[in-house]
Amino acid sequence: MTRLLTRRRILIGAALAAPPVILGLTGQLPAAKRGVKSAKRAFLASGERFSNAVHSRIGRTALAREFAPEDISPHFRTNGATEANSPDWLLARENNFATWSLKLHGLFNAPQSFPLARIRAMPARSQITRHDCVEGWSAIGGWTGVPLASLLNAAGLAADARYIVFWCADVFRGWQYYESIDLIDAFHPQTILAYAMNGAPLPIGHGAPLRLRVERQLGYKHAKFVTRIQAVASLETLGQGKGGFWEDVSGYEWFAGI
Ligand SMILES: Nc1nc2c(c(=O)[nH]1)N[C@H]1C(S)=C(S)[C@@H](COP(=O)(O)O)O[C@H]1N2
Ligand SMILES: [Mo]
Repeated sequence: MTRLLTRRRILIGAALAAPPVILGLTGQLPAAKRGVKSAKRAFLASGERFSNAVHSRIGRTALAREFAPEDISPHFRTNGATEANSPDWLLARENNFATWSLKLHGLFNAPQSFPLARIRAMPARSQITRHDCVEGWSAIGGWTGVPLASLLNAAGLAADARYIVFWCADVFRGWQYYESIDLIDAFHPQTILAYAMNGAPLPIGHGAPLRLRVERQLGYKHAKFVTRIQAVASLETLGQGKGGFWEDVSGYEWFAGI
């Protein structure tokens, strides 16, 4: 194993040191380089295979495990804020969120608001997944919602956007709840804004009318009561600068990958 790792380290070092023009995102050698000796070509190819292997080891894009309907927990507890308290949210709740809309702002080419009805009419994804809270409990639930990628694409994410921030309608323990993720999680196929849980409209306690499901991350990243989504280049100027409520208040890790 040590030998293998060492060889891999050497390869990764060589791959990182190679000029980007050779490694190119498409894996295509530029015309001027096509004449390189076959040995060099073989070396580059092995580097590419290796870097793919690294990616699948890191596995950021791999799917979280999905479960069968019979696995759904009979009781999925609520945690943190079990209702929101912003004036807009309180008002919208009175008419069952019929007037609710989700605002996309910040680094988008076409910032816009998405009425809930429009979100519900977009192609949906359903998934049965396990939620893991750092406080030491887990539960399996079924979620239906719009892939976050669909919303980001509809509003045209600007080239300099690096993080997606979710602003929530609850002030919890005196602080505005918010969370943020990077673009790998944002475009992950299981990252959805859910409006239904276990086949019924999303209950208030679980974040109605819209909550994030970001299945490769721990529970606190799954922002409930999402009211606006901001695309940013940096997290430093938001909240206390750590990218999320628990990160700011309790020093939780910003990257809570599972
Ligand atoms: N807006 C908001 N989102 C939140 C929280 C919160 O307090 N407010 N708590 C987080 C935590 S710690 C967990 S474990 C999950 C709980 O989701 P649930 O209430 O659906 O179980 O929501 C997360 N998202
Ligand atoms: Mo949690």
